[in-house]
Amino acid sequence: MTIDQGAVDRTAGGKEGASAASTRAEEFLADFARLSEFGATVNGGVDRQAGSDADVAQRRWFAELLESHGLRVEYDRIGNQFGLLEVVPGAPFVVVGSHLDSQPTAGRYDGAYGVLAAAHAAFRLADEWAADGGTGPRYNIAVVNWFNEEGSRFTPSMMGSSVYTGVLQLEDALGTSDRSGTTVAEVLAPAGFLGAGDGPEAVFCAEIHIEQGRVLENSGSTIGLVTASWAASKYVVTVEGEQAHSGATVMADRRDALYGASLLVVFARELADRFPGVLHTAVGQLDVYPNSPVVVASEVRLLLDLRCADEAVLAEANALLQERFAEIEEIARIGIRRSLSHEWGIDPYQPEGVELARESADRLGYSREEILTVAGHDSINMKRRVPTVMLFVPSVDGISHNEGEYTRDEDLVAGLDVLTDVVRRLAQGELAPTPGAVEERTR
Ligand code: HGY
Ligand code: MN
Ligand code: MN
Repeated sequence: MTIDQGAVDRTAGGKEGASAASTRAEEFLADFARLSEFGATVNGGVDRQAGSDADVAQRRWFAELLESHGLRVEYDRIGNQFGLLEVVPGAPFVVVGSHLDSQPTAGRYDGAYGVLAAAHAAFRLADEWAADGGTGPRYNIAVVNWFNEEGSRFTPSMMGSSVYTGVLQLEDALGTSDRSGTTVAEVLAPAGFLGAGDGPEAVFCAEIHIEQGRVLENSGSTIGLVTASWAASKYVVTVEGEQAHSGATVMADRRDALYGASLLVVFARELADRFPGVLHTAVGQLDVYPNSPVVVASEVRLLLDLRCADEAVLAEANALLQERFAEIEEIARIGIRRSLSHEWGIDPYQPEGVELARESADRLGYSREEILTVAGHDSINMKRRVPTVMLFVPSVDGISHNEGEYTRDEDLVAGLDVLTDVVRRLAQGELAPTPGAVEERTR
């Protein structure tokens, strides 16, 4: 591609010219194409769930890439992968990145874009500061690939950043099993991804991600300045019935777990329809036992998610759901066990970080607007600990968790430019750190 530098200095605080910037953009896109080969699917997507062979292979490749640019690679005790650019010995780190793991048959961009953009931002700044001869930053940079953001193989999602920020206990995370009984520890240890420490000490955080919606595309903006997240309640539900012959058993005698689960799936949709545009719901996974012909199911385990733009509506929806659980138990003659595996509220991102990102987009000449994130991100955990900047780039047609996920090259490069400037400014100390934030971290 050709990068149009136009009349605007896209290198902002950097000193390189248009042709060097274009070369760097080409290098980024070439690395992104290489990264997209890991777990590549025939339809142009990727399949690299946490701890899978493809995930292990891409992590090894990513470690080599980081090291080839002089970063030191480390893993913490939950397998978060860090590339440390330590230019101020002993100073804390601007932690910047996202996740390389994916959903099954997913898109190439979700998470992976943010990790690679973070790495290239660090490479640019490393070169810039090396050439600078003295006016370096106040803080170091830690590029991060958070372990198991998707939660598709190991529940809950955002696992690595949840342990890093103390939201989830390390032992609980390491002992989590996938559906075949393999634990997180059992995939991380043999691959060499289980470190001994807690990872680098964060002072700020930044993440860039594809929007996974249509807001930026509809308005024509290049950069999303994320101000807050939708809230979420994620349930693990077990519907308990009784195994029976699906032909011979009279209907009145049945305690059909799959019937109960189905009523729940339908109710989740009806619940969202009561709060149009404000509440999103879905059952994303069903495990039916024994899942056999001519057998009434004795047990169904399912994962039910509620996402909401309004915490009061979410509370009402959760109350309605509890009522419906009881009704379904009566109707289907089954029992329902449920627990919240993960939840978060509508905490805002720090406004001063949004402002800093707005200035970066403006001085680089990219159109931008404020936006909410409906999807979960590791930065949702991080913003509770340290000032955190979250950026979006447009998703074509809003398609995500789908092999057809697509973001245009020029938007990827624009996002990288803005992220680089944001990280440069965070590392230079343009935002005030939260007093005591680093010490609060659970160890
Ligand atoms: O939105 C989610 O829950 C996922 O972890 N990204
Ligand atoms: Mn993601
Ligand atoms: Mn995702």
